[in-house]
Amino acid sequence: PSTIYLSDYEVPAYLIDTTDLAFDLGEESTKVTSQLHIRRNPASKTSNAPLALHGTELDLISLAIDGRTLDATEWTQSGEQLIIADVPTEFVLRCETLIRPQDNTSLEGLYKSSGMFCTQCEAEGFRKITYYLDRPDVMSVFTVEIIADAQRYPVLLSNGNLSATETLADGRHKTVWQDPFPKPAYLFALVAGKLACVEDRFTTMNGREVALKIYVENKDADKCDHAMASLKNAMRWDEDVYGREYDLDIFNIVAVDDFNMGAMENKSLNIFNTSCVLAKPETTTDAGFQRVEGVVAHEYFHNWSGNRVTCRDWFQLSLKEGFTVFRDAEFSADMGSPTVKRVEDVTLLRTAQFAEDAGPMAHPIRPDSFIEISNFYTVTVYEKGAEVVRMIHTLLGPELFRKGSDLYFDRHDGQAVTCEDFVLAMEDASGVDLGQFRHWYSQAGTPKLAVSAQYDADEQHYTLTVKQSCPATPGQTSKAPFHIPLAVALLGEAGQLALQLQDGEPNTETADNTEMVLSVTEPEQSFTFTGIHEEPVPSLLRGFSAPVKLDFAYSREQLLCLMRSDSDGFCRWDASQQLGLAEINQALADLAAGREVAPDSAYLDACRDLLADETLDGAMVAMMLQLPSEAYLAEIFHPVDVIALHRAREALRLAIAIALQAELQACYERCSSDAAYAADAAQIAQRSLKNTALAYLMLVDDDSARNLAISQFENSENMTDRLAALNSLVNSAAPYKADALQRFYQNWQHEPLVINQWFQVQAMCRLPGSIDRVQALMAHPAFDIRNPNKVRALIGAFCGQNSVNFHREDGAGYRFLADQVIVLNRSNPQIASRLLVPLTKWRKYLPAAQQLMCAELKRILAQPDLSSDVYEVVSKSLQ
Ligand code: B3K
Ligand code: ZN
Repeated sequence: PSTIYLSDYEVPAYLIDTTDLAFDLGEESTKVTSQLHIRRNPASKTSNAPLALHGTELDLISLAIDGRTLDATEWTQSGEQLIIADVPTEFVLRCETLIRPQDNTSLEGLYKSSGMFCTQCEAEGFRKITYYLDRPDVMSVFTVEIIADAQRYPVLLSNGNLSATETLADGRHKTVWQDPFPKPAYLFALVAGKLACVEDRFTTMNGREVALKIYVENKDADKCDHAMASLKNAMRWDEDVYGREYDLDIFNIVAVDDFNMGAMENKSLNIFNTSCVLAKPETTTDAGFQRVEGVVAHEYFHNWSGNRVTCRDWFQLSLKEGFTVFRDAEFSADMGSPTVKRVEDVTLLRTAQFAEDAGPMAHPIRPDSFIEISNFYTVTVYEKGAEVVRMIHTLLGPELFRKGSDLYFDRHDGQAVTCEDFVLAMEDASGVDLGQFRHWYSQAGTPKLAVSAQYDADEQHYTLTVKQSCPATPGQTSKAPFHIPLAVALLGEAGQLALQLQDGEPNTETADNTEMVLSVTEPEQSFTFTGIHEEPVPSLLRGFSAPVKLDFAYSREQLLCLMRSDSDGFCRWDASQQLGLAEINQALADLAAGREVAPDSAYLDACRDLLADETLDGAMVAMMLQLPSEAYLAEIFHPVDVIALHRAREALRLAIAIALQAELQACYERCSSDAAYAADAAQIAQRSLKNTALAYLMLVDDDSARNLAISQFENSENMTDRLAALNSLVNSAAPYKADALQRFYQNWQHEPLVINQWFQVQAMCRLPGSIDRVQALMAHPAFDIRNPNKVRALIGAFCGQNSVNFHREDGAGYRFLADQVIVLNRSNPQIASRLLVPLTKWRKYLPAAQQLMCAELKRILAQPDLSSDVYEVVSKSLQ
């Protein structure tokens, strides 16, 4: 496999103005006929370039130029390319190919899922359908004719507007779709199947009537209300916040069972993993409801940030993904609890993304090179990319940011552009210099901010000294300093202090002048605040204003103060996490010395107060009561002793549960309610606090706790509570757990998404022996290794979220993962390479674990026929 470099980018030698496709969908094979109106690209420097089309795994039947069939001497095939040396400057190419969607297990290109035909073309799947210029800067107007059996496939869909339908002989029928907006091939979609349709309407800000349709299997038609409501909210929000209106008369969503990721933003025909569309209280958890809302909005927002303005090349992926994730995060914050959403996003960033940035696959949000682009749909490109857009928003402020996005959309509508074009539009519209800020696009690694403070009581000065550094990452040994927005406030006895920087402009950032965004640009820099009458507690990186690791030597008292009274929700929560970390360190020392684990009394008091305070947001309390996750600890400790950390954390959790048992019980009762289920912020908060209390109580594992869990399991009518109860039972010694698992399966075996949760609960069980259970479940009739959701629920959850069992000292977990990767490498390379990630982090762990993990990576690398996906990840992680 070869490496592709951003620096080698060249404009396409040919353009395709129109693309006419005809699909004849059959059970044995599918015939694809294309007619492409091609012309030389006037902007291309290379004259007389041959026409080189992409295509893989295609059976070529015929090729014709302007009606003349080519003979086999007129074209050659090399790798993924079909080369026609001699073509006119403008012509129509007609091409017939045969493909076999029913055998396509990679779920890329045209494939079958539960009897229906569907497509996934991003990034480079269209070349599995027909020969084409499969690159995002080739944009074309598509007309698509679909012919299929009318009984088996009554619904035939593609992008744009339906322009004709026809009943044909032999029980077949035909539809024709026309999409007026030029688009790259990656946004093409086709669906054919027997599907129910749930319909609604939306009137846009300019009075355009849009038909909204969600297509699902018949049995799922009762699970579409939440997705539909989310879609309408997203459409309105994009009008209100970004001034962006929908641009066609129809918007379709189709749900499919077998899908490599969450969903896909194909123009007017979004295709979704069922897990990101279907929701109802009996089958779906609160987290599931929120995911549906977020993903529906995300794909809808792509209509502007991705489709109307798309990427020039795949190195620019974060142009559409980072921006769209930022947009969907702001939307979800507006629909629910902003602080909770922020803490959830920061948690993902600080675990998965920081780990990626510190590992062998580290890359900037705009990578310089790749072997397989599918490997770069990463938390870095998506989530760190969104943080970079958020920092621009912070530096410009909401009004100038909106001016920038308006300019970006107006300037580049209908174009395929770069991250640089986005930054330039932001700069041009705002007048803010983002010169140094651009390093965020080109440099990988998580910057570290070491902050220290000095209070001068005589001068009434308070000085923050900030040092920034960034560790080396593969291919980047030294880094230029970043432009980092550092949001700060200073907490005094009676509240936040007014901020005035020495030699600075008067602070006008907040109405009461008590919060400020410092622009950190130097390797070392000091900021002196004047008129500070008391030594304050600094509240730093408020709202997590930059994706950095911040280090400040807080005392326990200062952290307790921040945890109790900071007005910034993120900082309050983060203080609780830093205190929790100190407790874990103490517990490690206690266990190592053979002492009993005893949490600090001030920490326990703070937790007790949290539990008793009914004025606080329950979801925040729940998050603050949770100790830093094992995934987060793995980012803090070097090396990571998984088992020691797990034991210390569990012992501490048990000690907390024992100390606070009465308060936890009271909190549990207070949060129990018989109100009808709603997926709103208030109820979600209440359930999350209640179930956090239950999880703690179940650590004590006495009869009273068991009875609570059993009764919650048996009596709750929503999946959030039922699953939380099941989860705490499965992790306890309660004899009832076998019954509970069996009953859960009996009741829900007809609901694949619920059975995925059942697999996941067992895969994540912390108790010894989980690996045997997981292996046994692989043979369960409900498990199917071809279905990515099942693979993620069982194998992915075990290897990625059950550290103590995955890192078993005999290496059985590593061996198991490698075995699965080797199998999946053949059927579905994208899923194989995703699954592999936990092994790539081998350098973090103790020497014995390192050796075992490395041996498994080498075993994978030695396999014949490694996909480019798996090859890239394995070879880079062994370098
Ligand atoms: N754009 C798609 C991701 C496609 C991934 C292809 N391997 C979903 C999204 O980000 O909206
Ligand atoms: Zn996206």
